[in-house]
Amino acid sequence: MALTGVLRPGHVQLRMLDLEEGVRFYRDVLGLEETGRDAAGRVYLKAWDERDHHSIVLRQADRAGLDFFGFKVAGSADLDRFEAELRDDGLKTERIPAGELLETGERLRFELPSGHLIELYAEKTFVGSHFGQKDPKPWTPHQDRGIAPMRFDHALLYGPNVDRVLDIFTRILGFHLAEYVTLPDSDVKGALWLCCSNKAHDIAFVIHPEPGKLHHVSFYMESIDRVFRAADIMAAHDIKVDIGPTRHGITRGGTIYAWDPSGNRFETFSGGNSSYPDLPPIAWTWEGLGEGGGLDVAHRKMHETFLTVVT
Ligand code: M3P
Ligand code: FE
Repeated sequence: MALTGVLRPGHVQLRMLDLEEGVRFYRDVLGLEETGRDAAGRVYLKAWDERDHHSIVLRQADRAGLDFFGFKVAGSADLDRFEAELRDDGLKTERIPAGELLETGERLRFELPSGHLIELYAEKTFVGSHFGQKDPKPWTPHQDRGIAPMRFDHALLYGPNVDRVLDIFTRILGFHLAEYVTLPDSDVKGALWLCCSNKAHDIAFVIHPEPGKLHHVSFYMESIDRVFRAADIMAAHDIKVDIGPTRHGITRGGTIYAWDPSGNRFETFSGGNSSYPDLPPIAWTWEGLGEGGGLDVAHRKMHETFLTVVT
């Protein structure tokens, strides 16, 4: 098996200012399927091509943002190994018992120097998709309900100590750096696109003074046509759009950035390049990010909201 250790982004828990309004958005407008509710009132959802029990967890809170980001690992031995290596590096780790998150095994949690809580887990109940696992159907109506992304794909997080974050992800967790942006007139990497797979990226970071911030949670669309269809559905539901539809130069993905009812930014994203651990990362300058179209190929400019609006 080529993919070992950290396999993929598995879940995020998002804070909603009005939980039921959030559920109506993520279920009925975005088109995720509700797969459970727990005793704490949290609501669990998955996208149509996901087969584990959930990828998005929503909870009621008095401020928006991200509680934690979870990655699935190949086996429980990986949890022991990563726990030892993270502790050797001076990071505090915590074990959260199986079942605390619905249909999910034990989680190993630690806080990044950027202020974000990352979790690793090896088990989550396989619930399958509506296609079936044997002779799958070519189509089910679930693919067309709402915006209907295939999966939760990645998140972009804002916080300090991005250099330490790069070191932890690459040296300990086995990620590779796919692309990065250097700060103005400097060699310092201020933004990182990191992969545990050969997708365009699995998690990204931008340097920011306030710790633990969320820029966006991204959902993968089957095609750029479906991103345009998403724009129509956003307009029909009066969803506030930040940028797009356009293409990012960084990752080459088609994109819309928009806001959920609590003000958390989400992305509908399609295509994008592939990355491999043996390839040198693609380097962008600060000018490349803005005028070079790294952020927005169509408009080739920095958008003020990109640097200032986070939850
Ligand atoms: C993504 C993506 C920027 C590129 C962002 C890329 C901010 O969000 O999903 O590919 O320049
Ligand atoms: Fe993104």
